[in-house]
Amino acid sequence: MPATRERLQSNSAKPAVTYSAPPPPRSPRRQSDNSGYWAAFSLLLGMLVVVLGTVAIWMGFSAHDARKDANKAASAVASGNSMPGMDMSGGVTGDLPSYAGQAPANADVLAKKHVAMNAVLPPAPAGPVARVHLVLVDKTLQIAPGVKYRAWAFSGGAPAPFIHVRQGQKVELTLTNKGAIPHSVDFHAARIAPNVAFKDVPPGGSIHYSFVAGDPGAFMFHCGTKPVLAHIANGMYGAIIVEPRVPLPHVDKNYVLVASEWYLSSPGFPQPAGLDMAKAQRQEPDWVTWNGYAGQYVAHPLTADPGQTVRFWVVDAGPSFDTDFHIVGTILNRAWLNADMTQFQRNVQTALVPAGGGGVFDVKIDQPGLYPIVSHSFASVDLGQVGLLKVGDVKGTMSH
Ligand SMILES: [Cu+2]
Repeated sequence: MPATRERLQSNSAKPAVTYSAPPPPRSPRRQSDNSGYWAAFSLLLGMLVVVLGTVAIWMGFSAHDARKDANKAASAVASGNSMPGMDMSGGVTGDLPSYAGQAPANADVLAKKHVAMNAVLPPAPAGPVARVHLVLVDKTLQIAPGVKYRAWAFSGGAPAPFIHVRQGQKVELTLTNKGAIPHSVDFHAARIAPNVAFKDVPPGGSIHYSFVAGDPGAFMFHCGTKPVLAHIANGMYGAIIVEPRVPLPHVDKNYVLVASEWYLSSPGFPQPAGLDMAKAQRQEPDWVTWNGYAGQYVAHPLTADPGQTVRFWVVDAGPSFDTDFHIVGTILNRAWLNADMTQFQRNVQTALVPAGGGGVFDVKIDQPGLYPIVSHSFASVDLGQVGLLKVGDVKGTMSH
């Protein structure tokens, strides 16, 4: 520092400036020997360029390796399994074609004509036993206005018709496979050895197992046959609602919403689309839906009267996206996060429902209006995961 001090002292003509705004600590050498400073600076700059260059090259190779790994996995899936009706186009590099938002010219008319899936929670059976018979089929579904998809689904569609049981009931489950390849069913509400209960059922075969629905909540069930990504993406999922033994606070309406994504091998019109496995692996869906059909509750809103409390039982079937559950224009009065029915949070703006998980949400809306039900991860809204709760006798519609 002696050189600096000397300089400051010698610069006595402007002491006020010198002392009122002291410079940051500097090396004496910088002050006394500018050429040395520039040499050091140049050296450092040179080193930085070399380091950044190395990192850039390494990142390039890493990205390349990651792509190669993903493509290898896709190829392995494609070669190891026979998947009728699927585009198992693993190994595709570069951009994959997106059919997001593509629909026939008369999509608005078709959206109005579509019969929306009834989102009302069905009653639970009485007595100690709930008998459930699930049938698996290959069938073509509508997943957006005019957009057809060759699904593997539980009979009744994707999602499967909602199952509602009471905590403590014994679920006697029979699964019949009428599809072309092996399938199975994995109940998240069950505590059971999966290697026994969730095993593959060959075409034409059946399996029976039972479990006590001991844990209340909103649970997913799905086909668990490998590759599970393909079986869920193709439509093999549903929701089972297990009502708590201790009654929940009274509500006026109960709705069930299942979130899922669709990955299309073609636009889906005029010919139905199949699964694009590479898009599923990259999580690049063409459509994201509530109860299997894009925007169906925009054209056909769910309803409530002003002042009523509405309960949403929400399950996210994925296969890969989470849902950030949010109702525009209001706040969730009660939120049983992760469908942990032992406790709820109050006054939550947005609640996470993870892929493969559930949540239960109560909302009381006093003011008449149209309240969009969305995943606040808004890319999903753009792809169709939006519906409306129509409170009161309100005209018109809105998209959000
Ligand atoms: Cu399956």
